[in-house]
Amino acid sequence: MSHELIIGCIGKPSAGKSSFLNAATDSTAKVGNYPFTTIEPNIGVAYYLTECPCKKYDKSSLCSPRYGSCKDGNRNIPVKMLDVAGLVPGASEGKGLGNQFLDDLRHAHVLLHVVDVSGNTNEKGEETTGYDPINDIQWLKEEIHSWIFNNLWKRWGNIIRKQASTKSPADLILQKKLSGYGTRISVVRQSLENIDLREPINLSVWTDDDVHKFVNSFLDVRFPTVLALNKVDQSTSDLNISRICSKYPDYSMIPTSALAECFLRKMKSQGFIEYKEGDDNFKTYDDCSDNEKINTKLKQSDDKLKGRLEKLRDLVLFRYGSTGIQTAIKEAVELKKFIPVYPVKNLKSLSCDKSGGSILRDCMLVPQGTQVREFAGMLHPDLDKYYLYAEGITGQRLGETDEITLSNNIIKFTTAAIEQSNNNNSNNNNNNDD
Ligand SMILES: Nc1nc2c(ncn2[C@@H]2O[C@H](COP(=O)(O)OP(=O)(O)OP(=O)(O)O)[C@@H](O)[C@H]2O)c(=O)[nH]1
Ligand SMILES: [Mg+2]
Repeated sequence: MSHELIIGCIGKPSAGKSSFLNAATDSTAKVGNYPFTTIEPNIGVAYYLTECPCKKYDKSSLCSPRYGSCKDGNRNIPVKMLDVAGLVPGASEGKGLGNQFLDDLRHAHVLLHVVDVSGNTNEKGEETTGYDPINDIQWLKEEIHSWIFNNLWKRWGNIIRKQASTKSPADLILQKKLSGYGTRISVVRQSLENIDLREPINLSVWTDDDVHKFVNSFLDVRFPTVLALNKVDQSTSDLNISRICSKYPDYSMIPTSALAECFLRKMKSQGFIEYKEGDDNFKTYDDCSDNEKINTKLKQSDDKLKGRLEKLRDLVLFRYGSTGIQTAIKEAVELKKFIPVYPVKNLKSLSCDKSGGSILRDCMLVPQGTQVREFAGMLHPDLDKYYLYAEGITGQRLGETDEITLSNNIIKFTTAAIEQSNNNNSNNNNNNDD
């Protein structure tokens, strides 16, 4: 499985998945008000905004990310985003475009279900009025469930025989069968634990009900899902959002308007507004003071554009605090509990190269539970091969099996090769001293 975090956008046709991708990334995926505009998956790079340690260690002016950006300690860490074809009820059995594209999601770490909460499209993505988006939340979950359940159930006989002949623990057997979804053993163990199952587990006595229970639990652990309640710019959305919130108080959900974000980005690039992604407002020429107007590069908008911008400000930004796109990405990364880790070569300067430059250049998002040595291997196979020890920010040694947390996420590795070259240098220096 790839080490970069992948967010998979799912939802019915015309919910706004491709618009969301375009709003969150620099991608220009095709958008259309007809179902199945997207057939092949689109990929883009979105950014997870978090506080960079450069702020705490007073290095903001020197911070130089290799990927993404950092401004005044606000770091944008790249995450991959995948937009697939729309799902319709029955997709796991081949309806709509079938379940081929469900397979595109196998490597996603977290799912973003884009829900059209305006009620203006039915379950197939066709125009209508008064449709209840709660339906979509329910059937889509069931489709993803069926996709995994069917894959497991059709091989259940085989699974039982395997356990009987190898006497392997159930978690190992299940992990192998679910490995196509990039499943680690810890995920299977967690899924079993969450439904109070502990080894030894005899899979031969499981009924289809037991397998359903396990799949439910597995889905929660393997594919945590954020709901992007999209199209909040529509007047019919408000009421539906309240209903969804009261029906699913424990779900993770963010109101969004992909259309508004795309529009604001476009207006910004055309010079009509000043706007920063995630902000709760923008500035037009008319918002400038008389003094600012003399120097501003902002273009003046005509009445039609003024009206559109005002409406968007009222319906989306003032009401919801932002277009929700950046918040939804942040929510997705944090729901999956990924942790940013900064490998450095020098713990004082936080430099990432031998010359003392490239301050906090590298950053990687790793899953919760990642251990120190395991992280070394993710960075480079040689780091693992020649591994000697690792140190945290205060120079304290970190154990190989210590889990990386937000308080030990700046790490320096020393390998046999580095130790050797340090020794050579100090020998040379000693010789010179003689
Ligand atoms: N009002 C409003 N319309 C939106 C929003 N997001 C997307 N749309 C519109 O919804 C329609 C479908 O958008 P797409 O992004 O193509 O939807 P999709 O989910 O990718 O659809 P498929 O590729 O067919 O599965 C387009 O007309 C978009 O302009 C939004 O936030 N508000
Ligand atoms: Mg699309």
